[in-house]
Amino acid sequence: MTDQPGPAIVGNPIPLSIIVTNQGPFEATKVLLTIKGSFGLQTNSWPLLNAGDCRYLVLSVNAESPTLLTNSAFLSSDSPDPVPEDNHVELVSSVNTIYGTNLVANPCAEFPWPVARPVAEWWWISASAFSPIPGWWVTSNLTVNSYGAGVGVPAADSPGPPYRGTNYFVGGSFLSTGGQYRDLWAVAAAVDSGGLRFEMSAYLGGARDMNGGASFGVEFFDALHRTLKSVWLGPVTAPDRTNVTALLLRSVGGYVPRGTRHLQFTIVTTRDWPDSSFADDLSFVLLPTESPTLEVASFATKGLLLAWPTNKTGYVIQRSPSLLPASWTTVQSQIIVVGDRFTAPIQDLENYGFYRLSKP
Ligand SMILES: [Ca+2]
Repeated sequence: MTDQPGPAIVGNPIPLSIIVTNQGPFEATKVLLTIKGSFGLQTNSWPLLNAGDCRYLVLSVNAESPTLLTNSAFLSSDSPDPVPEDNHVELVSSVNTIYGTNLVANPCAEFPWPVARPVAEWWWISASAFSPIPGWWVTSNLTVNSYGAGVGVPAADSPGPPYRGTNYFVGGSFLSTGGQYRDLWAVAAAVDSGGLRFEMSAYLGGARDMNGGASFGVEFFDALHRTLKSVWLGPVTAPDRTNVTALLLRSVGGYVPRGTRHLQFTIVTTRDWPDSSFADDLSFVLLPTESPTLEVASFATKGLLLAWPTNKTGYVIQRSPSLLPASWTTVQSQIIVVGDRFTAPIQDLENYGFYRLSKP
């Protein structure tokens, strides 16, 4: 057994994937796997593993704060074992804060590991671990391939990510997809304050003059799984690439809609036979912003009602008649707390202008 920890995110199920392989030369009978740690005590047994057999096991745990999770896994068998040293492994996983962390699992297509796909004998929760691409639910043959694997695919020195690793995502069918969910309940208050930003980016591309295109998107869902917003990068077309086999950087940022509780990341590739489209180096990062978003509504017949969250204190309202050039002056207005909002009615509009919050 060996330890290959991946990133884990606060408030999201953390799968612990364990592959048990009998590396021979003998069959192993009455194999017992014991795991101690953050999962409590778990035992699993198999009556017989022939030489070369492997079994795959996934446990799932949740952590509500950044921490280190430690688990010890022990293997034993009734059969003689010429190499007993690899029958014990310490599994240490770092659970990261949700802010500033790339929330896309396996974002660079660098897994699966260089092992044969394990036999799924049984599982508990995280069936996605049996995806051909760890971390992703896939449809229609989305898979990974290596840079420089042949004609019609990116070479090691094709335009693309500066730190590209070995693999990229590639679709095997006319339309292939990969998806992931993330849970944002751990930061619901920050989401609902309206001040949570996101930055997302991806390298997307295709082959030669073929029109297959890859896209990377995020959907923001509320607690009832209703879509609040969708943001997509790509596709990068053949003219975008000047008919060169390449992956080009695309990026966008914005605000997380209030009420968001779940995210879904999606890769979509299309294939223009015989070549396909490619994606690599996907990123989605949440960033809390210091500055509140100023909300504007109409008030009375020709007034404005400005509002911002009450957890953002110490701001004054400023106004400028123009942005080019800007000339900000502080507006003297009554500020009233309504619910969880500071509100300021602006009734005496001399003329239209721009408003902002500023901290003196
Ligand atoms: Ca890669």
